[in-house]
Amino acid sequence: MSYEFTLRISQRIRKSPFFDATIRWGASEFTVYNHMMMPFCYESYEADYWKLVSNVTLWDVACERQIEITGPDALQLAEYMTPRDVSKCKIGQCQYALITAEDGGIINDPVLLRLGEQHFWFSLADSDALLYAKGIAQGLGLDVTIKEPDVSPLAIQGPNNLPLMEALFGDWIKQLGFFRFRETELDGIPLIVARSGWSKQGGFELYLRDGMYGDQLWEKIMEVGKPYDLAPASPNPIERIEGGLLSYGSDMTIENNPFELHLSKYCHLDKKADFIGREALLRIKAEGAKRYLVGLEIQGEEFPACENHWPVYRQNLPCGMVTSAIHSPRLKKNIALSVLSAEYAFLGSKLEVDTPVGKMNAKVTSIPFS
Ligand code: THG
Repeated sequence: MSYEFTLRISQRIRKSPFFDATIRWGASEFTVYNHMMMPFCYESYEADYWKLVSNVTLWDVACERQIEITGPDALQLAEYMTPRDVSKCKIGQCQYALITAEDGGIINDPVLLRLGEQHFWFSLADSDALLYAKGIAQGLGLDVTIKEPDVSPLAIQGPNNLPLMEALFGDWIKQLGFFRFRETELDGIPLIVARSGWSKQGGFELYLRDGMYGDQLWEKIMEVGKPYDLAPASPNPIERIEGGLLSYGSDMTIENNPFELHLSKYCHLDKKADFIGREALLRIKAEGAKRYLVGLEIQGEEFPACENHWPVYRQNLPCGMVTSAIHSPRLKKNIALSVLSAEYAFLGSKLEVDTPVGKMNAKVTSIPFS
């Protein structure tokens, strides 16, 4: 749907340090994420998609806000917040580290960066996990400092990311492994560069460490990117649904546990350190999840992007919901992510989906979509 209205920006809905640049470069649609504006479209979802999957794109993802934890008990707190084994995370390494509640529900699904023995950033998805971290630290009486640093990530994503990254940073960039990072600078602008990003196309994230340089950094990258046809874009709903990347708030909420979403490979329930949710997760593992995330192919005409969860039926009996859906121009079909009762969450399972353009037949397929 498209509407005509004004969204009033204030201190509560924060602009990113790249905001002016993204407007100059044609951002046409924004979403609100972590109480910040995030560009979500430039030309169209489809045009932006082709730029991302066929070349290389620059994204303002400053709304991936950081929680910085430092102090003698920083490791203990990081461990306590996630079932991921943080003791295995080396300095200069990232981990996809779910934050779980006492009942196993997912509070956030951040990327964790280890900057020092007792120095961590949780690079957040869309929920107020800084408050949660502060509450835990107070409750346990931990000796830590928890704050939001002046850090704003950009992402460079797309199959042709490397030549551009080499032009920006030099030869060493090729050696940087997946989910590894390095502290560096560009024209004196302080950065952390990580090989990571919210697409399956490959690429890097540049964490700007001083918001003053937002405009200068964006323009520098676009200028160096000119010969490589670098295009401004954003996290793309078509690409990420095709690839099965889950979006917190849509496909994943505090109501979901990691087993339902096939994320248990990121949970080390037998890790040494204490963490919130261990007992619940062990119980869910033993009992099996009651529902599972699946991919759906939905027959029929192209439908509008999914704004709300759509009910799913099996022979008129409710059995789950579509959490994200979109038309894939590459696969030429409607694809969706859906959470279904375990008994119907098998490959080939036939269902009906209540979409805004009517009831449509669907069947369960594997993720990533192909
Ligand atoms: N980058 C940064 N912060 C973020 C995101 C990001 N915060 C919010 C959101 N994205 C967190 N969600 C994810 C989900 C998946 C991945 C990264 C962030 C991801 N997963 C790898 C994959 O699916 O191939 C595997 C990760 C692993 O092996 O540990 O990259 O994008 N800064």
